[in-house]
Amino acid sequence: MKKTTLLSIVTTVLCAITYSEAFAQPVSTTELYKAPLTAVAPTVDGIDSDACWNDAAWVSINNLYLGAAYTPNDFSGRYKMVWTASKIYLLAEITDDVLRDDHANPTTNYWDDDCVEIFLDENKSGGPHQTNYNAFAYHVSLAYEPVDVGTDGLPHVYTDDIFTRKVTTGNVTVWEFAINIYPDTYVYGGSNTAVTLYQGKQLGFNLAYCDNDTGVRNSFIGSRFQQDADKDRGYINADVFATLELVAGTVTSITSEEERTFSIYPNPSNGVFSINTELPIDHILVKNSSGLEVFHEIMNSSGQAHTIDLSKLSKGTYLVQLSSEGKVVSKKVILE
Ligand SMILES: [Ca+2]
Ligand SMILES: [Ca+2]
Ligand SMILES: [Ca+2]
Ligand SMILES: [Ca+2]
Repeated sequence: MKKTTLLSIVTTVLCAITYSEAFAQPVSTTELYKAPLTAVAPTVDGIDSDACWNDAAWVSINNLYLGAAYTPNDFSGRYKMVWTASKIYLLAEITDDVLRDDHANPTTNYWDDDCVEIFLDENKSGGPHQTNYNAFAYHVSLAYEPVDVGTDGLPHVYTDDIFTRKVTTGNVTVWEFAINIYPDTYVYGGSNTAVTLYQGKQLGFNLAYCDNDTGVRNSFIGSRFQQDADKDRGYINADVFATLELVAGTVTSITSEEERTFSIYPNPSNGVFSINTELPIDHILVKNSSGLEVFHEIMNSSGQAHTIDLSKLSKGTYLVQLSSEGKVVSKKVILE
């Protein structure tokens, strides 16, 4: 048997193992995200070292809703969630090359400042929510102000609903959020009681990022794929939210369909590893833990294994990003 044939068989078997393992896990997709229960809530400080985060799966934020196409360095993001009886906790890792909060007043053109937009529908009813509390579209600014339109048609700050902290290293910002979940009967400024969460509960959910690099919202990117021509309906209608389900145990599965078709072997490695994917790849980009680009290759291929040699780089954790047809999928690799 020729050496190349043996290698090809080994690669095929390894791919098969990766696939079967991915599918054997409880599936957590962009359409249906399964958030695990945690006994110990994370400390909301923008540092993702809390043990509970190891139990949840990442979801990419990679669907362009509005504005200009983006590069991985301009924007890339992903998130994961866990829950307790009283709150949902969200971890978001956002790469953004320019952070701007141009409007000091949190209710002025809040969508034009860099913000994480958290869409929530407590009872997954769907339906219009622009001037009621059937659902929320919290625009959380860099200054930690969650803003949404109230029953009076005016924007308000919902400080009591969401507590958040973030840490920016290079161009990567790690956000942690503690979110109270309120029912449709919410009264702005009233004494509202957050619902008690339980295993099996389903909510409407989506996450997006408004990316301001030049003084306006240049791009608006979200986690759920939007089928309609108008991809910017989430702030007025909860029908376009995905489903968040609260589950027990660990959800370690690879998340979206694109991410299932993207595997890295071996990982950890000495710096030489293969990327196996069925995606048409435009770019392969690698960043270090400070968010700095350390490798970039422009590709025009699909359905192949790509070998990357980073053995000259120092040991540590790196982020590999594949750019494919305007979407970005990423995975961490460890060099040791
Ligand atoms: Ca933390
Ligand atoms: Ca940007
Ligand atoms: Ca609702
Ligand atoms: Ca920005």
